[in-house]
Amino acid sequence: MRNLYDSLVRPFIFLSSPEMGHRIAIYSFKQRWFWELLAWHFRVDDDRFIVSSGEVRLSNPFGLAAGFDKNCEMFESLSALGFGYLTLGSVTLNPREGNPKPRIWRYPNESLVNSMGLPNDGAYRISERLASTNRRVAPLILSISGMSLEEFSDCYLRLQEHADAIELNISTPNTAGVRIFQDPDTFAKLLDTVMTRRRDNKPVWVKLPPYFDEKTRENVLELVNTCIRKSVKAITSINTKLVKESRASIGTAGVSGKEIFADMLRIVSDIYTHTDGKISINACGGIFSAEDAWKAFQAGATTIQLYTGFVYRGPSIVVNLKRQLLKFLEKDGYESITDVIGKVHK
Ligand code: RRO
Repeated sequence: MRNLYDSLVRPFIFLSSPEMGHRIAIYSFKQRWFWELLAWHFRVDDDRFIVSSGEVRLSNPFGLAAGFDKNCEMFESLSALGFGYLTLGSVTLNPREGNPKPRIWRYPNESLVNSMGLPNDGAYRISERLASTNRRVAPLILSISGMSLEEFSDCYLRLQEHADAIELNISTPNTAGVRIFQDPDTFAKLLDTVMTRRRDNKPVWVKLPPYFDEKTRENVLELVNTCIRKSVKAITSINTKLVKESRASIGTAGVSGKEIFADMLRIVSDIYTHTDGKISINACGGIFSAEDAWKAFQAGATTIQLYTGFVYRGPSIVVNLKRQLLKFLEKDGYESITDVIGKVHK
């Protein structure tokens, strides 16, 4: 499969623009029967993969990151690929067009840069879509976002019943209005509002931005402290890296993929030591191989989230990571993946 993807499918998809490539992927993953027929090929179950992140029990630690299935329309097929969980969205209360196209570009070093601007069908349509399935799929984490306390928490209320956990996205670099929640006081208010208005006790996860200087580091670590104080169950680090991008209508964009792997590892490690391993961390940023995943687990990650690696390595990425990971566990004499978490600090 990997060879077929590398030699045929990816070159074909990459002939078109990245956004058209994404649309081809969406079309293909809407053919549920096809992926369910192939599901046996992607299946590698093993008790050594079982982990619990943010109070969600997972059959394996490889999750899909938010952004790939923004409208929650492919999760049944994606589930057949062997993901341990799927982060869908980000969804906002009302539908959004996002920024004008073009708004995704490929970098030569297996990285992507995007300035999507939160395009999605909105929480009303998406909750209907989620309600219409009763198929067994991997745990669903719904990523939500918003530009006011009301909008954010209304979106939470609309979607909570369909989710195994909700991931609050306060870190997109492409929608300035969302960034108000990176102010620690405003963030604390958001958590208070969500936690008091919600009707259930679904675990809340938070996706945090990267940091590159001491001032931003202190700000993010303060957000981490707030997460712990307010019973957030898991942190996802990191969102994409804000860069200048003259081709983007807004003049800036967010980089994902190999270019941010080292930053992700540094930040996961930093947050793990800062919190003494007391909160689950989902590592997100440039993970392509089992070596990368291994480093992320050792740095303190409980799970791995994939997006750009999935685009470049294709549908077999999860099964390949699992096979390799089993070899790593055996070689180093570990009984399960949970024994590897944070090992570099111990
Ligand atoms: O939609 C986007 O522009 C976007 C989001 Br919500 C995000 O969290 N991260 C990103 O790189 N792009």
